[in-house]
Amino acid sequence: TFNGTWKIDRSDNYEKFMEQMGINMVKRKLAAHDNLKITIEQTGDKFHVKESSNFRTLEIDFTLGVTFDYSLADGTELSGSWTLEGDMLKGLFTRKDNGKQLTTTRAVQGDELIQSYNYEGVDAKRIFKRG
Ligand code: MYR
Repeated sequence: TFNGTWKIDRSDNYEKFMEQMGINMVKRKLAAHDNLKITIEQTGDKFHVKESSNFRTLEIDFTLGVTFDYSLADGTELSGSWTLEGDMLKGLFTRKDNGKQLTTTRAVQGDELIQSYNYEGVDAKRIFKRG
């Protein structure tokens, strides 16, 4: 189950990923230590996600398979949806500014939540622990 509060523990290649996303160096340095925390509440095919970081706090509601809008902390707007495949959440999002795709997954492995990201050939991971 995805339910619970997850605190960022470590990241893998996130700096390169952000660079590929076109985020400038100052923002990348800040984002590398964003203290991201997410709280996930799943009820059937509906999810309520609370996100908090050094940048902002926000709450997101989505339903599996239903397109919604989401803005990154730097203002980049995405539109897309999550689906569940087995025990893995798969997200397919499109940047509104350039039409390019960002894919992401979430999976619980042991006591960790692993979120992967891909944008234009660059992969990254962020790994969270229950907090
Ligand atoms: C959620 O389920 O938390 C809301 C929807 C998330 C959409 C995809 C998130 C991609 C975040 C990429 C971070 C990029 C920083 C350059």
